[in-house]
Amino acid sequence: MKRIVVLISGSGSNLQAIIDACQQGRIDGRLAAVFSNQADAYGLTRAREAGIPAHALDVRDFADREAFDQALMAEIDRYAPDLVVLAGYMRILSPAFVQHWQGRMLNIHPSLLPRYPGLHTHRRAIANGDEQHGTSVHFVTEELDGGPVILQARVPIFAQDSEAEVAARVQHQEHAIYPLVVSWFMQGRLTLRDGAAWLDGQRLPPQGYAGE
Ligand code: NHR
Ligand code: GAR
Repeated sequence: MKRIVVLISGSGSNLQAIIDACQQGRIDGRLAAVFSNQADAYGLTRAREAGIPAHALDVRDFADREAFDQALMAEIDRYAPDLVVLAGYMRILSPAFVQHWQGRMLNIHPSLLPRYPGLHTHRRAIANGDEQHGTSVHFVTEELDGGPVILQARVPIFAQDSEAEVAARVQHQEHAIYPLVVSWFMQGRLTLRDGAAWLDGQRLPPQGYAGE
């Protein structure tokens, strides 16, 4: 069975969705390990409760970003994963790390990319008066949140919405689409080639925001 390693920084609700999908046979693969850059991330508890090895690396133990990423890369390599999944991982990854896993690393980003790369996406979408928002699963490349998009889910933003309400609506969609995309990868249906994402041998078109 193919192996998956998940990187988290926080609650790990997307990790939980992937754990559930593996247990229910919706993903043909096995979670080999979970890593966090935060020792108190609740996602580590979720992993341990599911019997998955769970590790935290503390950035303060390393001289710089490169040293941290080198150590993380070596730890992950011990599990020889077929796929690395970023699920709310909040640290930018150095070029060497990204190159090592190019074509074998996915991220879920809480916006309709290419809108709102980076942080505080819900707040920015509300502040701009957007009526549509959402989430994107993409291959990770060196360009932050700039790798080819595989699948997006759209949600409305209503007039009186708080940031928390929008975040909850987006996360509900994330828990549906992230396990689905991971299952495609496990089935060998999804590849990164010529700077694009391909599904079943077809190049996926660029996706994005569909206006107000
Ligand atoms: N690394 C690369 N090279 N490329 C991507 O596309 C990446 C990545 C690392 C993480 C997730 C991303 C997101 O979905 C991700 C994509 C963290 C930051 C950030 O600014 C930005 C984007 C993402 C994750 N992090 C700060 C940093 O200095 C720290 C912020 C904090 O700790 O709160 O690393 O949004
Ligand atoms: C998710 O909504 C994910 O899209 C976002 O953080 C949340 C993590 O939730 N990711 C980023 O903002 C990456 N910078 P979770 O820990 O409950 O899965």
